[in-house]
Amino acid sequence: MPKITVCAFGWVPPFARGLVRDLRVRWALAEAGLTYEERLIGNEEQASGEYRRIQPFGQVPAYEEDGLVMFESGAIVLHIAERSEALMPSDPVGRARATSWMFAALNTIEPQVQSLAEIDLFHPKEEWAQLRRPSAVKAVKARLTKLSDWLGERDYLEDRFTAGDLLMTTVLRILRHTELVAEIPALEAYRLRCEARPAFQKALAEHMAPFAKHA
Ligand SMILES: N[C@@H](CCC(=O)N[C@@H](CS)C(=O)NCC(=O)O)C(=O)O
Repeated sequence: MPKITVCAFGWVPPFARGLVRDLRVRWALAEAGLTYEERLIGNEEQASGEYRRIQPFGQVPAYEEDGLVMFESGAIVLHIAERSEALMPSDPVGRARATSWMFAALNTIEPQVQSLAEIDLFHPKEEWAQLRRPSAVKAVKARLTKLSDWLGERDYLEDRFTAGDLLMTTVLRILRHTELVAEIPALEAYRLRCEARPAFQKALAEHMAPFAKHA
């Protein structure tokens, strides 16, 4: 077993709990059956030169595995998925399709979702945010509708669960302060299906545990 360490925040405000991106890594590790240690960082450590050498932007997650240092949640999940049949089919076509969905989650859906979340969670009262919000909502709805059209009657984005579903679910969760996912029943059912996985439940519990200690 490799020695794996995941860097996460020891404390975040309640609105961010359950959303911080170390959850993606913890979930991937749980699906892959890999154990890890957590390194909880605070503001001072986040700004330190030592941490910047691990995560150049001072963000979480960061990941260490037997001397390998990685950052960016998508890259870390891909790294884990490449060695786990539970996250990535072993055939080249299946792998390519799963990778496409990983990028779709992070590069096509998340930018719209994040843009709305920043308005709602960080700048709700500012005039520019109120002016911008309707078009941000419209952009999110357009993406979610197309995602739901693709899903149709499927349980997952492809013919089985992959790391693409893992990342997509964590992106959809960012909208939990709205009804935008719930308004599309197939998408809501998809999110709940993915979140019902025991590996997600384990990862979420491990992600939340430090916040209870440092409430
Ligand atoms: N693209 C990065 C984004 C990481 C990110 O935004 N991390 C947030 C927590 S979810 C963070 O560390 N924020 C504090 C900061 O940016 O200073 C990834 O997916 O790993």
